[in-house]
Amino acid sequence: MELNVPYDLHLINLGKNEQFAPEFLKISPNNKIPAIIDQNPPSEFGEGAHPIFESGVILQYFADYKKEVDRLLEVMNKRLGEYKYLAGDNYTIASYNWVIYNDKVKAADTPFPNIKAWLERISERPAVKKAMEKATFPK
Ligand SMILES: N[C@@H](CCC(=O)N[C@@H](CS)C(=O)NCC(=O)O)C(=O)O
Repeated sequence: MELNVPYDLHLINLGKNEQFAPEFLKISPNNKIPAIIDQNPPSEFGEGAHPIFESGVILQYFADYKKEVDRLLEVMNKRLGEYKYLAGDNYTIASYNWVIYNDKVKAADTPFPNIKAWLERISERPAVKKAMEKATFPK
């Protein structure tokens, strides 16, 4: 998907009336496709997975998601223009779990130069280099 979020695809065979299956009706009570389940929704939707049906609503949900991601990236980019790493000039766990995104973000034509420079800074660290040489990642 263009938003680069992971997803599983489940086909609903209308010819076999799978849209009326009780399990599917829990997701789409109107017995129509498309429908989605956000496994990790924003906290305003409460705990656990969040099902959404109606194509217009699904599209708006994704648009809101993209707006929020862009806003957060703006915040990160500004911060990383002021400091070398997320939590300041020292490398801390705040920056650790971004390592896995390095290649994707570096390869992308990101409009956030400070984020790109920060990821490059992280991947040049000897311990990160060593770990990345050993690692294999799913494509
Ligand atoms: N208003 C719905 C319409 C969706 C719709 O009509 N889906 C059809 C397939 S294109 C469907 O699931 N039909 C099954 C049924 O009505 O039993 C939307 O925009 O999501």
